Amino acid sequence: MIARVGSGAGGGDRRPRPGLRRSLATVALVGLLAACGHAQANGRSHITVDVTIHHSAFDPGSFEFDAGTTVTFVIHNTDPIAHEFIVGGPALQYHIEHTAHPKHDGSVPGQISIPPGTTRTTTYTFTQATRNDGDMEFACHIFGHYKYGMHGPITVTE
Ligand SMILES: [Cu+2]
Repeated sequence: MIARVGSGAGGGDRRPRPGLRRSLATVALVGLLAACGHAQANGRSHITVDVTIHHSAFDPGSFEFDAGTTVTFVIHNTDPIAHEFIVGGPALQYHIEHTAHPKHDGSVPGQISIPPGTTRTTTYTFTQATRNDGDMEFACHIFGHYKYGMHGPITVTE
């Protein structure tokens, strides 16, 4: 688009042309906006969100992300007991809830143990495959915590 405007300007004529200059600026601005829109349409972004655990409850209690978004969760555990933050679909949540599992050391994306009074981070990319994995949740599976209500939905949109 910029090339087409340039070729129509008449080659060697270097005199200032206010009108042309304005139109080039407009083209550049439109191009910039289009680039931003394109990036958003692809959902390729990396965002950071804060999660607070207080009295064995997550705040916020639910999330919604575009497919393709990488999210770094910064989880603040204000309680005097340990908690977990586990991101995944029904199969993963069921597995962790119903098996004895070790502390989550952060080596698996979206799975982290948070000792009392500490802050831990974990990063997870929500993809189209994630979307197809069933109802996504974030949850704590320390014994009794899930039943107590330590879980919330994650909606992954296209
Ligand atoms: Cu917990």
